[in-house]
Amino acid sequence: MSGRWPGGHDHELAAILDRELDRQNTTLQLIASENFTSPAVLATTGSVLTNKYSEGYPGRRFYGGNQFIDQAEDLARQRVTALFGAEHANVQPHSGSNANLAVCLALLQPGDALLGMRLDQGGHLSHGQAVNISGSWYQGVTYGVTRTDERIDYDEVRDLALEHRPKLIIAGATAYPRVIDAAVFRQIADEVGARFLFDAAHYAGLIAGGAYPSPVPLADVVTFTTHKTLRGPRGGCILARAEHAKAIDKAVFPTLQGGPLEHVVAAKAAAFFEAAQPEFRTYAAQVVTNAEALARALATEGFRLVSGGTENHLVLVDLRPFDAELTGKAAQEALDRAGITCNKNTIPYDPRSPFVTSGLRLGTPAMTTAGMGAEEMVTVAGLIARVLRATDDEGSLAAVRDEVAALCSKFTPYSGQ
Ligand code: DSN
Repeated sequence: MSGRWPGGHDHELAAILDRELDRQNTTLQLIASENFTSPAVLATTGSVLTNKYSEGYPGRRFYGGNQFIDQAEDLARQRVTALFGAEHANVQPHSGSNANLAVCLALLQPGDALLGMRLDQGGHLSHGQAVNISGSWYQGVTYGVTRTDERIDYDEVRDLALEHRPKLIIAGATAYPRVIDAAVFRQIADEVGARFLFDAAHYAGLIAGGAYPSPVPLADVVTFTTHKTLRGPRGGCILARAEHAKAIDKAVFPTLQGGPLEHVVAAKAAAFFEAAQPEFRTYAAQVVTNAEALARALATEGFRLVSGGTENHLVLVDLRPFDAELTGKAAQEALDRAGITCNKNTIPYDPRSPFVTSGLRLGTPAMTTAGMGAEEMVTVAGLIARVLRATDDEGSLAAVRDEVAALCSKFTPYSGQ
């Protein structure tokens, strides 16, 4: 028997991959946290670097044979620190949640208070929610947005900080259409002697491309995922001031993770290279322009936008004024049947559960990568409105699906594959 890999073609799995490729090529991807990575990122993620164990850091590994892995990880670290003007980077976190947990492990003791944004008002599980380790090992205290303008209630942030004296204050969100004022968070953190973490998962690509203010000069630590607006492989990253470098690295390995995914680390290096190119600035600006165009067109179709619009890559739609009976869940499912992929989302002070919701989150990073512009966003808003005016009309959904396919045929991310 040969020692090499079994012969024969795995038709079953190949067919699944083909179907997913076709889905991405022929339907609209409006999930705000998704994107289409480049061929270079895809190829690096699928490279022989997946074969290597490399616990430790460049120059300090626990296994032999890491001379080239070290070069790849060093390249990723150099590129990302240059891209964001950071003092230190750790490129090994497997995900954004791991990156955030590593920061907690580095800067907090179990039981310490941390202050983050409420999940149901746009925050994230790893920002102190009770169901997450960030809110069970630590004392999670959460702030929200105002009922009036649906922007972060900075007075509440300050009041809660003064009351609970958190050791860590977290800014960052998954469903907040406005720019977060990192300077105010820095000031509040200084007032109460807290460290300041900015979770830039949603904004990293916009920051790299100059379309969103950088929190790096203001925060002690900045975490992000590499696969959202930054358009890299699925994974996480931590930027830190030099004073936190040792604690952060120790928290990632050996405290939280074992062997790093060096094929992904190398693919992060590829993405950081791409994000440093002038074209990426054009891309980041277009993502925001497209979100603004989508917001305007949706408002014209009768949808209410949380906070009245957007300043970044996403819009949050309150469905209730459009149709009081229509839930986010039903809307997501109907849109899915029409070839429009997005996610239901709670809106601030949502009377419905997170499994049902009254909102939809729509983002432009992926379709901007596919080449769509403001004109197509008007078309997309019209298609969404048609679906949501007749969610039970399968004929109408099929007609929209055909129009979506026709539109996507002009903006195919992976046409050659
Ligand atoms: N799942 C991510 C998002 O969709 O925003 C957050 O982790």
